[in-house]
Amino acid sequence: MVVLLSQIIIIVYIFNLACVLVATVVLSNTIYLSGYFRCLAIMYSINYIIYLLGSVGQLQNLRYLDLALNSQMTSLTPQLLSMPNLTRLNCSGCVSLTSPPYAVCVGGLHAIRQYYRDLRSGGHVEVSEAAVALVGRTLSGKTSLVKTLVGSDGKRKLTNRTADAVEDETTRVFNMEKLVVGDNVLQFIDFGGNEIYQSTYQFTLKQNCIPIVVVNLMEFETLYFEMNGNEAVRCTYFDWLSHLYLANPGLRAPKLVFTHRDAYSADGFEQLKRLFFFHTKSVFNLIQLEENSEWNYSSSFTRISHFQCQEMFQEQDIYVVGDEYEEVFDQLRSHIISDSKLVVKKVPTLWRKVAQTFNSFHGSYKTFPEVLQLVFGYELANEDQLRVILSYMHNSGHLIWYQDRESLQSLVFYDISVVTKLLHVVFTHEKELWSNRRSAIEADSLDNPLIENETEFNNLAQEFVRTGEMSEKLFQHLLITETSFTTSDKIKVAVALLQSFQLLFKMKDSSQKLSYTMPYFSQEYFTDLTASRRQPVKLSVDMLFGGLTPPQYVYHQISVKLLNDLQDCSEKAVRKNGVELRDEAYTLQLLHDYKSRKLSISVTSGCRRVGNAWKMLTTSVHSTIKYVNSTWRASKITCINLCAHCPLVGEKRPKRFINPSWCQPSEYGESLPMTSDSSPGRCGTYRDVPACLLHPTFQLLGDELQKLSDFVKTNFKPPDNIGHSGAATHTVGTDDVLSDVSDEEEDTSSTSEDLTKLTLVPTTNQSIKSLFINTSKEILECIQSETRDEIHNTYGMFFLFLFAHGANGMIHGVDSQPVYLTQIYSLINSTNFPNMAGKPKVVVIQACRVGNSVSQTEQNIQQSTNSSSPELSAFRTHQQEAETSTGQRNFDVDDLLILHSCFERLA
Ligand SMILES: Nc1nc2c(ncn2[C@@H]2O[C@H](COP(=O)(O)OP(=O)(O)O)[C@@H](O)[C@H]2O)c(=O)[nH]1
Ligand SMILES: [Mg+2]
Repeated sequence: MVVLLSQIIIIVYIFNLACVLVATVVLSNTIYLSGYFRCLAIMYSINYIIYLLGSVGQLQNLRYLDLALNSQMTSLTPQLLSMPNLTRLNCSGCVSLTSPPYAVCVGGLHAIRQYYRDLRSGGHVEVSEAAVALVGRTLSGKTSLVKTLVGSDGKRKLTNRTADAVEDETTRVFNMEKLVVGDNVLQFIDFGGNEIYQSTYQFTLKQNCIPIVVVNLMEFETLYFEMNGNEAVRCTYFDWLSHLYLANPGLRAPKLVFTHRDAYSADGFEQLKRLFFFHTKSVFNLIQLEENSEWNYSSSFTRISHFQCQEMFQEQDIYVVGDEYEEVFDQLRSHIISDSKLVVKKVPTLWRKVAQTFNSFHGSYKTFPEVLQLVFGYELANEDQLRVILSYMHNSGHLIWYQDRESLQSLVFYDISVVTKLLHVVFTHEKELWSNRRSAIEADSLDNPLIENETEFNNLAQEFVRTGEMSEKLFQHLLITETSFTTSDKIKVAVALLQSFQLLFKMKDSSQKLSYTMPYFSQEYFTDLTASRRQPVKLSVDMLFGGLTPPQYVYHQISVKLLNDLQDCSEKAVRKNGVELRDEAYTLQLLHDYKSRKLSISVTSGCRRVGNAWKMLTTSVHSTIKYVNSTWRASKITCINLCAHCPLVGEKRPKRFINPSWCQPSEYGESLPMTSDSSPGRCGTYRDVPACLLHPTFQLLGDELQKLSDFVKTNFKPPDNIGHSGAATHTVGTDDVLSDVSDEEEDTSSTSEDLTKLTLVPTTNQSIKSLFINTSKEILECIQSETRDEIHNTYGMFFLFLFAHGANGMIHGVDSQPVYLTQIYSLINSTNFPNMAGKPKVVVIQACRVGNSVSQTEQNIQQSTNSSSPELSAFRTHQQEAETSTGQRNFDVDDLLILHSCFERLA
């Protein structure tokens, strides 16, 4: 095995025992491994392995080889065929693999071995089938750009999207356009900009692609005045890029195309461009900060490579086009072509032949035996070989074949448009379309075998548009009249397909009628979330998303997933902002809020069922994290578990456990740490709290249950039906709601009892930590490690003194690197410093505030309302919580006093 570059840590497990050897190897060493190892994990954290040499094949006893997340590795070795004991090979996240292509490796060792066997017996071809993904707002000029690029006549093509256009050229779902370059095919995926189609992008996100963002500066200008600059660039393209980069964190830098150059004077255009890049930089820096935040599970969630760069866009990746054909189109085309050649995949000749056979098929899907029959002439060794090839084609986005889904495994969809058409039928809210459908009923009743008259159709359609629930009758009617899914069997296929994308949930209403729910379309929101008197215990976890914002429909997919996971429950309600599942013994709520990038799951139950409630909560949290982690690998989730005891006793500010170990996704998939937690939570404010309120406890022993019941009997104040509304509410004590005195007044009216609680303990010299001799990174780490010290539970106040060189809004470490004050403040807000939540904190800063002052960017970050680091976003969430729900005051900032020296005039 050849290892390039500095340190690599190899952890070797012998006989599956714990790690016994940690070797540090320096610079360009070749490591020879003798043959005793059974299990070898090459850690991803330092991913410099470029290729595996044959010597690994000499490890005859090796059973498990873990190469996960070595994202620079480009090839494996055919020697894998000659390792008799190897049964597992993990290549997940090794996205640069081209030999075998990553899409093969996803299929595991079995597929990889098949690949090498087929290479050996029939040779290979080299292909570079790149996809170009065009994203951007609707009407930005994507379709016109693609048509111009694939056209060979050197003419500018423009769609006609004016109101009086004869043909409606709006892109529905997405279009695929092909450009043949020699033996290779460049595929342009032109996404429909309308938000409603976003949930369909997941088909195409399987492979690495060349991302192109299309921006119409006129739109940016409008948004700039409607909202603010940062929000405008987010809407214009950052939020679109999430689709691509969260799913494929290894993607290269995006290209940027400005359209509508002709609509501006040269000066006007330049001015707008400058504004655009100014805000781009501001948001980019912010996301970088969030991306690199240590608060996230660095080991489980991947970082986005591009966000480690200096700039969002490289100079050479920016193109400007207008309404006429110019040289710039030729340049763009040739750059795309040369980029596509960067990834050349080695594919067995036989596989290529099978893939090409699909081009001659008619229709849109075939059964597996039919496909087998059609490729019969290629002398495949067995069915299994075809399975490997099909799953490679599925993983690389050439067809859709769900081999693990029972209802779909017998079908191979090779024309993806059949699926996008299906989506368009169901996923539409366009008034005109519905009225056309209605008039079709009137005109020809023979075409409408299920729905008999216009009134019936109208009622069903209105119900869907309002509630997101589509009755089975309407669903079948649409399929029969508008798609090629016409027989009852095919309807099952259509439903299974939509279910597999977590777009739709099948359920029976109270009268046992079947309907399909698409939470996306529900117009209603949960408003009243008052906890029940019979279910006093409320367990909850908040999840905050940092980094690039996950697309809105991801939240809906999580809702559908939860519904599917918890099928048994008797009552279900679906709304636009979440779902509620109710049973005799418990109520589970999932609520999400796209704007504040937050998702909350809570379960309420009676004392007896606490074990079950924990099971539901842990299962739901794990399944959510697992789903996000596998599909949106670069999403950053911070989990906050709220103390279930605090609200019971009317405590206004529940203790928060940040990323408790039981919330963390397991790195190795299945087994999740639940009971074996070594550090159970501790409610900082109260003693003698039953453990089952603080930490997952699945079974209560007799006396534990008794203790909990007694505790609840003496302490529980049932909430009145007042006040709790909105998406992100947590039960707080009734006092909060009913009190005539505002929190502010309550806080200042200290009683003599409060005063006697204050004790002063002198600080010794040794216990003062000095930060100023540290580098900027160390300063932050030092403050962070201090905030994690449980000792602060026992203190009532926190002082932080900062004496350093600095500039406006920042101080400097010894390495002259800036530490932004906002970074420091966010480290000590209530979310990140829960032990001091709600207690006074004083920051004294003595530093210069002159010179190369904090950039405009930084100020924008501070001013921006809708973009922030995870810490800031946590802070903002609480602020919104406070505003929208109970009138509870936000203690994240209110408990912070900042004293700043002012040397501005001296300099
Ligand atoms: N003047 C001008 N119009 C453009 C340009 N690019 C696109 N358009 C027009 O903008 C509208 C939207 O274009 P289209 O390509 O359909 O946008 P899409 O929604 O992003 O696919 C159409 O009316 C186009 O003719 C351009 O560079 N200059
Ligand atoms: Mg379009």
